[in-house]
Amino acid sequence: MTEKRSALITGITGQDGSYLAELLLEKGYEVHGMVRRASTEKFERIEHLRERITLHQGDLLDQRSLVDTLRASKPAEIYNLAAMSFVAVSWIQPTLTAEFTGVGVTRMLEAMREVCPQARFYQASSSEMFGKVLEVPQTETTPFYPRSPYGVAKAYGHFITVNYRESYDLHATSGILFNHESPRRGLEFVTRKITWHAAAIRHGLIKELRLGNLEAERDWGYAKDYVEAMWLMLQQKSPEDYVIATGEAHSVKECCEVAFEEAGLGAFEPYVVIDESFVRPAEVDHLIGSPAKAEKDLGWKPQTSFEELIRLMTRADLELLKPR
Ligand code: NAP
Ligand code: F7E
Repeated sequence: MTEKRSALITGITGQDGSYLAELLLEKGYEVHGMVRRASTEKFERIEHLRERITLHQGDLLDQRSLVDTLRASKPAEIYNLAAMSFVAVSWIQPTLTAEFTGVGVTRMLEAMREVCPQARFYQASSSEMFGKVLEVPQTETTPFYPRSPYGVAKAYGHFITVNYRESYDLHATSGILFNHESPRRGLEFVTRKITWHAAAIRHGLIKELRLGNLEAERDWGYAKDYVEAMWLMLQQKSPEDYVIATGEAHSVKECCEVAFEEAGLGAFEPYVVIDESFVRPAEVDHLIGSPAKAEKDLGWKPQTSFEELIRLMTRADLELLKPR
């Protein structure tokens, strides 16, 4: 019998980690995940997979644990998804963000060099690196101008991945993913915050939704579509970097319109209160990516439109919060 291919996902308890674990299991991989110890386990997103995956205790701040996780999991593919991923908190914890989201990537790459240099490595880069954009739409060659400690840390993680690929001939790829959402998105991110609040208002549980900048525009896609692109990148013969996006931008305001309509509440304005505490010290006003290279080389295209995405998230939250 041939042995199963093994893959390690750091950040397996997160939104993307859970969808990627499902995808890799479907494809017949032996799936390993790295998790960090907490006094209360928060594994909701992977609860349904627990019997089919192997978890290892590790933390991006702890080199020993990364080396041991790689030794135990013997991965052919490593997906480095773990990070402090919430932009707003990166101003509150800027050096910790740099450690997790930036230097953590070097620790992973060093561990890989020591234990399994033949493995393939995926780094979760971000459209936040484009920040105050220098070109529209953003592509793999658009220069970076990050606008938050998170964006700066991701730019470091991106370049150290490119540098290790070039210095040590590693199969290391950086996926520059634009915002992607789902019913498993954390409640603090704006799309899920909006769909959850619309559903809660509809069910009479709360009365209002407090938001910051309604004019900000993002290129929002569906997380389930995007994890497929991560896998495709690691199946390429030579490692390269790819932008993954839909090629369309929509505002926070449009997101409110679709969600409140889907929740059966009509116009959102009577329910939304502008709260300055959600306005960021420096904003990224407009992001729109070009997925042309991904389509050409990977045959990847987004499958879910912005409107479908917000509607499916709203329906999921209506069901989640339904009085039982
Ligand atoms: P997420 O839901 O916030 O998940 C982040 C994961 O990282 C969680 O599993 C978390 O574990 C883990 N983690 C955080 N700090 C860690 C540490 N010190 N050691 C080990 N694990 C740690 O994020 P996501 O939306 O799935 O995003 C996945 C990756 O893609 C992140 O790197 C994010 O920055 C990047 N990204 C996301 C988007 C997007 O729109 N979603 C776009 C571009 C790039 P706990 O459960 O223990 O907290
Ligand atoms: O904000 C505005 C906010 O927090 C989107 C992460 O996955 O994608 C994500 O980062 C926009 C911003 O995502 C509220 O000012 C208004 O302009 O949902 P978000 P993000 O900052 O774009 C990138 C690609 C990543 O890599 C990150 O990991 O919405 N906004 N009012 C608000 N945002 C939040 N969170 N809450 C508000 O009340």
